Amino acid sequence: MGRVRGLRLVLCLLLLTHCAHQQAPEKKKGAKKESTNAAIEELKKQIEGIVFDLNLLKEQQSLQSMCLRGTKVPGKCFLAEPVKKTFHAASDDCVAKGGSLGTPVNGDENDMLHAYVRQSVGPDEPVWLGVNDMVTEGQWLDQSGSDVRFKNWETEITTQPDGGRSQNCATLSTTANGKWFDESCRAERASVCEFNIV
Ligand SMILES: [Ca+2]
Repeated sequence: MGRVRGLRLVLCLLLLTHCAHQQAPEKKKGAKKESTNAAIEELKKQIEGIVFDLNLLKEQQSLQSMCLRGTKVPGKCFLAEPVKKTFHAASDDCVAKGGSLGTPVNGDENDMLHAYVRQSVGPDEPVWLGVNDMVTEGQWLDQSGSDVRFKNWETEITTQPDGGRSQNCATLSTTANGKWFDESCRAERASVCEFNIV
């Protein structure tokens, strides 16, 4: 009996040491796994950073190509879209390109836009402006919903805007020297997108 007990004890001890030996490499493995995970996380972060920078560069590059294809004025670039579309379609397309419908904010910009449209779209093609009075008749807003401070309505020959509730979108006329006319937003016109640059 005594021998059997002794043997059992030895067996138990052997088992224990065996288990202890087994656990040691497990722990090491665990530590190794943790450091590998940390390295992977670090790499993931770095890749995310690189992707972010890459997208930023792509945006800058596409902005630059818009500016190269179009024309630069202080603070923004204009890029003409000669394909005629409704106001909403033209506006959506500008937004999809990262810009908005061209909206001159002073006489100089209006002159530059006028000259650019004549040369890139044609000498007698009107273009949509990012200006409308859809919400409240007579209250002309830009694409960000702010009141338009600079306006350039044609008032010498006609009395623009004269379309009332049936004409809620503004165009810049190339034949009338860059003066503005209100038109039905459903009319199809060429357009110009503008992109802000720093
Ligand atoms: Ca109107």
